Amino acid sequence: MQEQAVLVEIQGGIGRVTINRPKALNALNTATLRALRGAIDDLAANEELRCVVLTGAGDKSFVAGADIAEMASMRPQAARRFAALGHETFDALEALPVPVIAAVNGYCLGGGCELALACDMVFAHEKARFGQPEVDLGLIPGFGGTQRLARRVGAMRATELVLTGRHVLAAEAKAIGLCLDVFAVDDLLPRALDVATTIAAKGPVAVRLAKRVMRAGLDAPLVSGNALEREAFAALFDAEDAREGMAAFVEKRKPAFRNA
Ligand code: DAK
Repeated sequence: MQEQAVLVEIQGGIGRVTINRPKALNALNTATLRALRGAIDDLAANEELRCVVLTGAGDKSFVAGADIAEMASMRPQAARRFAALGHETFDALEALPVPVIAAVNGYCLGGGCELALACDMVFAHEKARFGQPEVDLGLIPGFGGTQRLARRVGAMRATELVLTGRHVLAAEAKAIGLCLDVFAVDDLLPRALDVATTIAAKGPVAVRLAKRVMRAGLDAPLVSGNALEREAFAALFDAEDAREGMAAFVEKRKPAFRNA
């Protein structure tokens, strides 16, 4: 039986998604992207979900890029379809109603770096290597890297990384904002899960709304972002959880959120 290209496990409201092609360093071929898209759609429909942690199988790689062997024989039409599948998949990941944490456990190159860029938070272990090395292959990033990298690390650093293709070690990735924190190899997943658990204990309606408004604001002028924030903030005063959260504070007890 063929191994599943993407593994999903849900426990305590936390979804663990693992890209599972360790023999190819979890490179993203069409089948893996389709499996990831399917997993994302299932997670999006899960009302009990609170947070997602995304990682790569094995001990070497998060995702070492789009599958170069598959791309090698593509002509423009197939390449356009492949890029569109990557865009749709990563857009769907970014639009998941709950926060997504990337646990970058090794190579995070090309399409892998673009996958991390579509996540809300990125943690890495000390042996992780990031980069957009597509120019080494005579290519450019095709899964959103030319757009999302600049939004995360600034236009000039993104330009340098895309044009040189150089690998960025974990410490520098943290310094330039490509990842949030760096942990020892064995600590990465537990620490990422700790953060997911912390988020999972907060008001679920508020967490989803905060993500939605912040994401939308990144692509909007400040006045529009603030308008969205006002509406979302006001809407929460109709939500049971906000009433419960504020009442619990006043009554000096822990809130019991019901996702309502
Ligand atoms: N694709 C396919 N197979 C890969 C792969 C990849 N990206 N990366 C690694 N592998 C495979 C290797 O071929 C090898 O397979 P076997 O030979 O064992 O069958 C296995 O994984 C182990 O790799 P290595 O033997 O090379 O392992 P090392 O530790 O020596 O080296 C490495 C690790 C990560 C430094 C090296 O594997 C490497 O340089 N990999 C390629 C990294 C890379 O260039 N990534 C960017 C890929 S390009 C577009 C759409 C998308 C994109 C662009 C355009 N359009 C449609 C327009 C995106 C492009 C990319 O992501």
